[in-house]
Amino acid sequence: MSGMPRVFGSEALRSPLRFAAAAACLVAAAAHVPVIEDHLEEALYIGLLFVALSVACCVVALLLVRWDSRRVWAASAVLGVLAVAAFVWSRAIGLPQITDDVGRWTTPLAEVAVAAEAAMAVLGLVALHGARIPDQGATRRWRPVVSGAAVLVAGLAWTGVAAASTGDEGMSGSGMAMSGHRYWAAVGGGRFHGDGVVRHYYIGADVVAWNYAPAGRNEITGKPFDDVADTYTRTGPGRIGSTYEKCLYRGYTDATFAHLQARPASETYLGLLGPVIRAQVGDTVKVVFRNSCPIPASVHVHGLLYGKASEGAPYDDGTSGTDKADDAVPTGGRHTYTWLVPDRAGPGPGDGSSVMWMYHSHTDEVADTYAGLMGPIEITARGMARPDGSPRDVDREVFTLFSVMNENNSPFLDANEHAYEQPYQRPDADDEGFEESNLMHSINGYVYGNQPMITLHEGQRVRWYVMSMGTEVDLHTPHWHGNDVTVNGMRMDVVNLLPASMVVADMVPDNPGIWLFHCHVNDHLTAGMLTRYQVLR
Ligand SMILES: [Cu+2]
Repeated sequence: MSGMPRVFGSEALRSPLRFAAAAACLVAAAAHVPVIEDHLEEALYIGLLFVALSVACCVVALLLVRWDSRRVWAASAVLGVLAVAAFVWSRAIGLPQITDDVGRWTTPLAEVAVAAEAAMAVLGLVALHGARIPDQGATRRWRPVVSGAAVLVAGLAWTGVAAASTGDEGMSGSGMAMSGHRYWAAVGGGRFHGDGVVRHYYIGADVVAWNYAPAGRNEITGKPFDDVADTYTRTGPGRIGSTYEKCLYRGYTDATFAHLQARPASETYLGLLGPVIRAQVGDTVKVVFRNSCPIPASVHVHGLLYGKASEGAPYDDGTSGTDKADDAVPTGGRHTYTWLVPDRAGPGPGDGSSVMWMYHSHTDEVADTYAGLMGPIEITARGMARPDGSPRDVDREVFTLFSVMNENNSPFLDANEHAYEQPYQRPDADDEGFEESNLMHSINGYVYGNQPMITLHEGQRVRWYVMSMGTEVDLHTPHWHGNDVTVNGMRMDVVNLLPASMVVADMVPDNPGIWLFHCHVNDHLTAGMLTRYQVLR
């Protein structure tokens, strides 16, 4: 032993593990490099710490190979433990300036870095504790070198793959304008990386007798409907009133479609909207769809990644056979739609932790959506979702649809006339009043405040997902009384919607009470496009 090289007064261990440990150090260093630039911009001290950590890892790697003294092994182990501890702290508690990392346990580069750092710690402790392994002779000395090189190659390859699939690491919340490579990497996102779960939804299209005004009075004024409101809500000779047969998406508990999914009291405001579909980037969504309506129908999704067998829209797209089965599911038929959730379906450079999409029937798009076949989707950033797919940094989510439901263009118009007119009158082509009476200016299928109260709590982090569908008249300007929102980082209390718009608006209510939430288009608010929300203390 006396002949062994000494460094800093400590004897070399000659551990055969030193090459693997050095490789782990180099991989740990490499895994931090791709995000140094982002961190230098976002939180300077983190960027500098990353630089220091990478340099220290390289130095320790060299020392391990050359001298592998107890002190070098100890340095390697301590470095590994400190780095893992800092990671855990940043994800569990949060570090100053980058608290948006909290909960993001599974970002690809972090997985590589933590694995390498853990290896540094474990190998260091093993080497320090373990008995010295006797020199196995010249013929076997190459084995540790080869295994170390293998660790290095595998680790660097893993780092490369992780860096490539990390389009937006470190940018969320930085609020900085981007350009060049980083910008376009964020626009495209990584290829679909199925590291999430498969989420099954069982959605039926069912005929439902839908009442736009179940309270039977104007809940905004607290009084009976006046003459204007009667135009839309009152049944009579040649007038359908407020109840219409519709075809709606409804959630079921499983593929037997025997039990409707219960909607808790806090969610009854969703009204005629289909079940909220939630997923996280990296997930796969499978919608088992059963059509019980007398019209063929489909489920067409916005935003997610789908193939031709899951598009739900019939047109001449050069496909045939099973790729057409999704286009128009016949009465009594079923189809399973498979949608992937890549980066580009999740939050982009200017978004918060989740974004909104929608789904609707697209077999006969106009008639199907007026029949009511529409629903909301919410996609949460990778690593930010609760088990149900909702973002962990949001306390309450509200989904609203502003639409003038044109029952004149519903496939059920004739049926509705026969079922609800009192008495039925043969259609008169000149009766403009009839056409007007069937324009239901609704929020989630409710008019004149008949929607169940949307309840929030003071100080909650509330995310409103607001959408619209329809035609030229469907330019809506939802306006919140009492509290403000931010949309794309800008402060407002009115948002703009056009047909198929989807807007995410964040609110931290500070003003308790019952507040109006209504479309600010004059013609629409007199026709009933108003509701209320309540902020509880
Ligand atoms: Cu409007």
